[in-house]
Amino acid sequence: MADFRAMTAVEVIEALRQSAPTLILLHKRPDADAVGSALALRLWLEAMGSPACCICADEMPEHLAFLGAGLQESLLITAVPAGFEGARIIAVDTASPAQAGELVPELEARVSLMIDHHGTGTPFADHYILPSAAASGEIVLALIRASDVAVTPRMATLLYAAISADTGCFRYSNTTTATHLAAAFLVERGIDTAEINRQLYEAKSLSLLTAEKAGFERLHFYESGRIAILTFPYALQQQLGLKDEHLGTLVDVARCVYGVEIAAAIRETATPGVYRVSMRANVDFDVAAVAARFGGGGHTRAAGATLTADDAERAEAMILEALLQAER
Ligand SMILES: [Mn+2]
Repeated sequence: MADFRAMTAVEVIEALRQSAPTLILLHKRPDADAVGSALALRLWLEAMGSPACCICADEMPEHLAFLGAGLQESLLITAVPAGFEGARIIAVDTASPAQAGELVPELEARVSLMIDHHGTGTPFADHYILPSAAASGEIVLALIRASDVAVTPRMATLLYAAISADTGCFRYSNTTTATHLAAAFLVERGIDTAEINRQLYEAKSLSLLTAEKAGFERLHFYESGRIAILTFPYALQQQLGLKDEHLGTLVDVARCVYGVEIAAAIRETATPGVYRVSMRANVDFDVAAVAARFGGGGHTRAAGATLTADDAERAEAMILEALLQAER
């Protein structure tokens, strides 16, 4: 494996001050932290004289369209954008090449810098990774503040959304004093936090509610209700006309029930027999370690992996067994 270097904040800022066309890569199935951090990074680079464009293997999810409005409506890349042929590439919030997904192949190997807060990935470029940060947005904000570029209200909106999303609106255990101080700084930039949080947490499409209802009906409880798991077959997703982005909150359906300590949502992908699992812990339990057994990763209390199983029942049994083994 190539040797990649941990960079300091000063080195990252120095490198990004060198103006050059820049592609900012965010992980597939982008969340608000990825989108907010990447778009804020784009605005910062542009302020320092570099043309920049955010790219992703998936399109902007509809519930995050408000973040890109008037700035960059589309993230999906199918070809190298004009003017960015020899661009440097920075990955944000992306812990592994697998998370980058199916991009234009020649781009994947050309990432020269990773900015991330996932502690469990394998660095695939020189990197600036702070696992203590609640969100990549927290890291991008600190970098901008350490440069001589002012944080505009637009940047502040993007970064607040990023941090709010990855902390579940400042509720999860990854929320630190530094997180609140970062948020306070952003609020001082004059942003509409009520509207940002309404967009992130209250506004739900009918498709999302349909997915949650179907997920609820498939919820199974184990160990006297301490473990909740649901599986979502691809055939059901197709029957209900749901996109992948509508299934992103399924794990919360399992996690929110009284008494549940560990929750998992398993959904079959378009490839038959390949399942994507999201796990959450409401107690001190390392779901990232369980995800790692299936080649995945994440954080102690929020992690994901991909597994292969004959059917949905078998996939659920595999996850339950792995969780029970890890508890022993
Ligand atoms: Mn993140």
